[in-house]
This record gives sequence, C-alpha cells and structure tokens, in this order.
Amino acid sequence: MTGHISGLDARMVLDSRGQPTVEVDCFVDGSLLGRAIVPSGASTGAYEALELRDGENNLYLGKGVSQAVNNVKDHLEEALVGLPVDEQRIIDEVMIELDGTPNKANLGANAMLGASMACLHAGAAFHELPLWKYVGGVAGGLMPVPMLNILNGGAHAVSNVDVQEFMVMPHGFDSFGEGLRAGVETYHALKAELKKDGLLGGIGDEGGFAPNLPANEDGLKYMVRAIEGAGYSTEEIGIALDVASTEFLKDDGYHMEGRVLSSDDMVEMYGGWLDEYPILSIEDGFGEDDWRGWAAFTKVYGHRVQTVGDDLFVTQSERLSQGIELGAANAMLVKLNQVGTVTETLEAMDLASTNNMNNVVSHRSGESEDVTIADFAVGTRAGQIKTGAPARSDRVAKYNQLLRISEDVHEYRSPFNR
Ligand code: 2PG
Ligand code: MG
Repeated sequence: MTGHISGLDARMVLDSRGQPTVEVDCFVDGSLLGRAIVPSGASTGAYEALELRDGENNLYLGKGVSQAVNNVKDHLEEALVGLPVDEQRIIDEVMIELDGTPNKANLGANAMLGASMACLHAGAAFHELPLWKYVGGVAGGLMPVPMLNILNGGAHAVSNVDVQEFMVMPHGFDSFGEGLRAGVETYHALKAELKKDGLLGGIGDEGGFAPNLPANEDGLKYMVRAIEGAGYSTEEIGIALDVASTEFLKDDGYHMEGRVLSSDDMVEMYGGWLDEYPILSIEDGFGEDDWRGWAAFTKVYGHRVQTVGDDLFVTQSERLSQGIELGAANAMLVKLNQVGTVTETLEAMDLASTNNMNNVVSHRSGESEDVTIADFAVGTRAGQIKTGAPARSDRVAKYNQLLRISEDVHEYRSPFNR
C-alpha cells in the first residue's frame, strides 16, 4: 500500500428534504477507503461558498447536481490522483487552485467538499484510525455538549414563529450520554406540553416540533416548561437559540411579529429575554451585514451569553477576522460546506479558538446518513455540536455516532466554564 489516491467517483444521492446532493468515493491503491455526502442549507448566508446546482432544466426542479458530480469525475479526480491521501492540506490546496475563484464558483463547493471529506475518511481508513482520532491526533477527543433543536420555526417550518431554532443544551451533566438522555427526555416532555395545549402538529426540517405560537417568546416559555416537565432544572439544561435573523431582515429593519425592529430594539428584546429565561447561546441574532448590531450586543451581553456567528462568518477566516476586529461575536458556527474544504474549516476554527472564541460544529437543515460532523466535532475538540432534534434518521445518525465514540472518549464539560 502506497497510500496514494488512485481514483475518485461521484454520484447524485438524495438529502433529507428530497433534494439532490453529491456523494463522493475516494479510492486509495485501488480500494474504496472513504465516502462522504455533502449537506445543504435552507437559510443560507449570502457569503457562503457556491453550491453548484444545474438550474437550467426541470429535472429535480432545477436542483440537480450533475455538473458538480461531473466536476468530481472530470476534473478533481485527475488533479488528486497520485497525492498522498493523508496530506489533507495539499489535497485541499490543489482543489482550491484548480477552482481558481474566491467562492468555489467554478467547480462548486459541493463538489469540492465531497472530495475533501471523502479523502479525509480515506486518510483515516488508511491509517486504520477512527475518524475522530485521525482528526484529533494526539490531543485526543472531547465529547461535545449537544444542542438539540426541539422547536423549529423560520425557514425550517410552516408556522408563524420567526426564530428558527429553539434548542436545549444539557451542559450540566457528567457525560455525553447523560446529557443526551436529558435532552431527549426534554424533547418528549415538550411534546407532552404542546399536546396539552392542542399545539401538537408536524415536525420541522430538523425534527423539532413546529407549532404556531402567539409570540416568539412563547417558544421560550415552552422550553422552560419542557425542561422542568422532564424533571430537570434550568441550571442543568439551558436554552440556545438560532434566530437566523438575516431571513427576516429587510431594508427598513427586522420584521418580527408584525413589527419592524431596529438593531437597538433587537438588543433590547434579547436583553429582556436574557433576564427572564435560561438562555446560554444566541446564534445569528443580527443579520449578516449588521456588524454594528452584532458588536453592540456582544459588548453589552457577551459576558452573559454566547453570541454565535453563522451567516455572519460563514466559516471563513476573512469574515471571521473582520468580526474579531469589531468584537462582533464570541463564538463561530462551523459548517464545512459554507467554505468548501476541510482545511479551510480547520483554519477558521483555529483562528476562532486562538482569539478565545468558542466553536460550535453544525449540521445543515438538509442532511443525510453521513455522520462526518460527529467525529469532526470530537476530533477538533470544539466542545459543542448542534445537529437537530432526536428525531429523523438524518439527525439521530449523528447522535448515535457520538454515542459510539463516547465509549472511547470520556472528556465532556460545559463550554461555559473554561
Ligand atoms: C442554521 C442551519 C442549521 P440551514 O441556520 O444554523 O440549523 O440551517 O442549514 O438551513 O442554514
Ligand atoms: Mg444558523
């Protein structure tokens, strides 16, 4: 075995919303050693790397990925064959150079990430290591505290709730397994609470319940009822929100509950919520271009709450550097497909942690059976992962992989007492 990439293959498969996505196989010395499926967002940020979709025809309503698949077979394979599979940085740099654009517009971030992750898996397999250990090296793994998105709104649900994600964060437990169990029990308790009030309907894209509610704040009330209903205290389980506010930011302000709010109004609203509810983390509380709102909020409340940039940073070092300079946030959401390669993702995470920011590894709303992010979160010692409700196999698969990993990795702690 030489450990050199001998071929790539790619195909279209479906994601959890029934949309096409890219799957890539990586062959080393003629054997299939790595395979990965690329996720896809709904509330995507404007600065994300380009997801290449066929568009022009009616197949799959224009969402086909045949060009991206062909780019793997026609261009990426030729460029990567012969490279050592465990030289991830070289592999990614070769692809970036071949693409030649700042946002992967040429080959498509979906083609490139599929290849990048497939090679990562193949590198781990070549060295006969579990993926988390290959990613983490001698530093060993850290089990992440899960953020379970148990109440879905925004672009992930058909409801009147603007806030996209109400998550529970079981941070006050001794092990990942206990934390997960508490989160899952809270999910069931939420179901019971919503049922009592006649609000139980379908579930959203990430498996959380998706009720219509009189106000966004009612989502917070239900979260507390669920935590307590499950027999836990709000000291053990806190709330994390993804407001995904870029989705309802228009030219004149944030459109919420029939009102138009300024950034200052938003700061005040969140301040009120922080006084009333056990909120540990707020993601995308401000729009992707509202640097001023971000910085104002983090300045006043950053010592009390984790402020997480998703659409703001799009897992890209350049945007993150800007945010660090402005003090825009104290954490970065990590989505591999926002930047398009494993190496650039690791670089952005490194930049965040050297600047004392937390990293939160995240799924996309369009997912699959691929569980790369579970291992990735453990190996990078990110400390936090959000990967949906404990419902729908595309979400549960990640939690199940974390349960398997937790047989070997025992370190688990709240990211808030560092
Ligand atoms: C988010 C994600 C995942 P999407 O906004 O954080 O929850 O949603 O993949 O639709 O961008
Ligand atoms: Mg988000």
